[in-house]
Amino acid sequence: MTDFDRQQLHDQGYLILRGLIDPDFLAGLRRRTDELVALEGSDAGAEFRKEEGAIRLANLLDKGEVFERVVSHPVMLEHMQAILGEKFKLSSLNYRSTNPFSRDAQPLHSDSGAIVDAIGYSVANSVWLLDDFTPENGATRFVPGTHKLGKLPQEMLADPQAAHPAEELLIGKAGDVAIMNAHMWHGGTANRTATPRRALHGFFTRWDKPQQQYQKRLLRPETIAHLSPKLRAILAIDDPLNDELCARTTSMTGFLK
Ligand SMILES: O=C(O)CCC(=O)C(=O)O
Repeated sequence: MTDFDRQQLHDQGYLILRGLIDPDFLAGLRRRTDELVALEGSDAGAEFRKEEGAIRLANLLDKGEVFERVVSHPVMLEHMQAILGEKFKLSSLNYRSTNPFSRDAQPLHSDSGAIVDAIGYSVANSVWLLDDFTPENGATRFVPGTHKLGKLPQEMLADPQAAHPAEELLIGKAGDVAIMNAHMWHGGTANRTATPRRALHGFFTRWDKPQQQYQKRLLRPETIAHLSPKLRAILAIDDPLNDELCARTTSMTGFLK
């Protein structure tokens, strides 16, 4: 990671890693997520959250080995560490595709409604572009610098869904990965095209916060059995503090209450 990238993340709250996903890896991610969307049908995303105008998939680590490569990607992890510090873990790996001709933008938000605290930043996200993101097809919008405000958009804005004068669009090619400080205000935009806009969200959190999706409870024993030591650490499988935090905050099915 260059000093320039560190500065950009610090000042703006995001940066884009061009072409991080190689063509075979991209094809594998598209293939498996398309299969899952077809398999899960109208239940897709239901175990965590469904959303009007978008198709979501949750708990992806339990739904295909190809996703292990996403959450253990060393370059992506280096950038997560630059935001979260030495000790952090996966919070969730989800998929979100904005539907063709979806009318509404998502309200601007900070992930998990988190604000920077005395220790520092506690949430960071990586957006894995499975399609080109264009100004027309529902590219994510960011408001640079807002990760430092210590305020949520719903506290500051009359209408968090409205266009923000300082917002920027994440324009990129399939295969790019955007890294963002997830305290920075952001959200999906409307897709005005006839094709879906697909992405994965590899969401990470600091050591002292609960996971959005309690991996140890959600993963089948056979999935846990084949994880490498590195993946066990990333998913906090052997972390008693994470067990304690998630026991308080997640439901019996392992998703944040
Ligand atoms: O998919 C996107 O463009 C952004 C989604 C997002 O921020 C969310 O669902 O929290």
